[in-house]
Amino acid sequence: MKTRSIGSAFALSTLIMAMSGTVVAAGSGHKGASSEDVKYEGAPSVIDPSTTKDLVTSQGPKMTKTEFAAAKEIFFERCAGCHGVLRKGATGKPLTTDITRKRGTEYLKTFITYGSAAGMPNWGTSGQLSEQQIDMMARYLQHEPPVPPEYGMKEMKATWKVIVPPSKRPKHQMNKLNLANLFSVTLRDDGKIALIDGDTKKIITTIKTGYAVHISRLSASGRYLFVIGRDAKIDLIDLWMKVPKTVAEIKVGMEARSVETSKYKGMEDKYAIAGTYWPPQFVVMDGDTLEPLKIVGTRGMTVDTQEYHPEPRVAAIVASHEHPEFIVNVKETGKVLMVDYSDLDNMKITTIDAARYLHDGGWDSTQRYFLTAANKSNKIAVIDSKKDKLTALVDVGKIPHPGRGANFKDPKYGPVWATSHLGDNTIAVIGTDPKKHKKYAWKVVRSLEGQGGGSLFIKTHPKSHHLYVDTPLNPDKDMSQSVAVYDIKHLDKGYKVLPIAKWAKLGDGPKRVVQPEFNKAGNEVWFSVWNGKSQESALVVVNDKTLELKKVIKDKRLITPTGKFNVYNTMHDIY
Ligand code: DHE
Repeated sequence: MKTRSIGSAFALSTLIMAMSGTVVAAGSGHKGASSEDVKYEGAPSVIDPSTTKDLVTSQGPKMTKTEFAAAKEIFFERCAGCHGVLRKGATGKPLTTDITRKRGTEYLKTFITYGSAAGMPNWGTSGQLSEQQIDMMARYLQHEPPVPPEYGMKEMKATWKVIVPPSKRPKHQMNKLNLANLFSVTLRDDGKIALIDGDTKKIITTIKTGYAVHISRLSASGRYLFVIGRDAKIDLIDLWMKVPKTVAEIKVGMEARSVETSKYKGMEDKYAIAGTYWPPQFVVMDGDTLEPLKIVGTRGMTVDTQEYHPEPRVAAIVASHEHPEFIVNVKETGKVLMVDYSDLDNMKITTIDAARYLHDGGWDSTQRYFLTAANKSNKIAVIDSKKDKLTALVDVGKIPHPGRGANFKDPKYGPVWATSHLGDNTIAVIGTDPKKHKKYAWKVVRSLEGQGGGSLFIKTHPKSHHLYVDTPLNPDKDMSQSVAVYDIKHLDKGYKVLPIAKWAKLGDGPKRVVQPEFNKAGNEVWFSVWNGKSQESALVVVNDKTLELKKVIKDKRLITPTGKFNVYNTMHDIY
């Protein structure tokens, strides 16, 4: 299958209008749009356009097959991230033919050219698309959306490889690495991860993984590392081998973001699960070999308007500690699925109504409540994993984006969990202790002022009294290249700014500072300085006690580092 260039998330944006938005005057860009959000969500789809079933002969305006193919390529590259592959709408408005044909070619061309106040970029006036391309896109949108192929058991099995069978794997750890303090670092645009020794800060090895690799997760035992690429390829890496390496792999779909492993007592390491963006489904696999066992589709009705959505993508997945269940966020329907893996042939799934569009989230400190962002509803949904029920929908700021969030003890309000936001500069601090601090539970007890919008990740550690908040997507480079840090004991005193990118002493480039991650001991915190693919990037390690620079890790292999996953903290859900 053809591999497509993905570019960097922040350089890419979306196509096509917000149908209900107002047309912005020529040359005025797209004022009022949440540019951070468009930059983030508008990354290209990695689905290969040549695999779709095309309906060029449908009732849309005249266009040649060559034009249709070119328009499809542009749509997958620039529009599908926000509007969905089937154009049913996600971050962007729906663009189904019942709507687009009513609007007509001239109207669509105006939207594409000038953008809208609701967030649609001005593809014409910004010079990103030519007049001819815009005319082609306006006609393309009036044809039925090309449908990528389905991907079932047969396709998964065809890509599944057990490179080292469990019987041939080591019986004990064959290397001398301090595995608990190892970091798996996403090398986003290189399709690799780097394993870095947290003690010596040396790169142990880099491992080729999926295309535009996204996240790493650990098995409950900490022995196996699961890495998923945007192309839905999973690598199962055995950390016990002399030099850790991939022992099994599979491609579970055409586009994906999430992978997790079973953590319920007695079921540790038994299963893995991956959710896909396309097709909209998840698959439960054998934890040792990645053999696909059970595929479940997520297409269905939306939580609010209760209409059919053909493409509800699977976002974050976490493993319950209360029951043998995976908790699966279904983005476009706004539903959380509690997937019971104790009997795969008679699988029970409890569906919890939350809100649209579910994205990322993490546990409270007791690991009973899962707090997850419904980003377009500006809410955090709180799921009680013991009772399998929605506990609360908490109103927060604009487009919450917690990563997995941050748990700490607020001096006034007791145990809390916090999220920052893509769309504003606030940090919502939510009470999480319904037993001893009942009146604060599931309420925003503080809203901290941060550096700015465009935040993606927030982090602390049980041993730390600092709360770190990144702002990598803020348009102001002083903010995107630094991090704000709060003293948890004196939250009302505001924040200090750590000039992380400056400390890294790199050459030109965006140098976005992204995703704080602690070491096992909780006394140092690591940041990625994420530069362009051909530019130098780095990891910066900060002493958590003194907030001073401890180490800059530079190496020509560190190409576009983004997420970092400390083995111990990830396997124990410490954040
Ligand atoms: Fe992510 C987590 C989806 C862009 C870095 N990202 C997640 C999760 C989802 C997701 C669903 C939660 C997985 C889980 O917990 O099971 N991310 C998406 C997108 O759809 C989006 C918006 C656009 C895209 O095209 O992928 C997107 N993500 C990005 C980036 O541009 C980031 C900043 C850089 C990169 O590497 O691509 C990025 N996403 C991350 C990281 C995590 C993540 C580092 C894990 C955070 C954690 O602490 O667990």
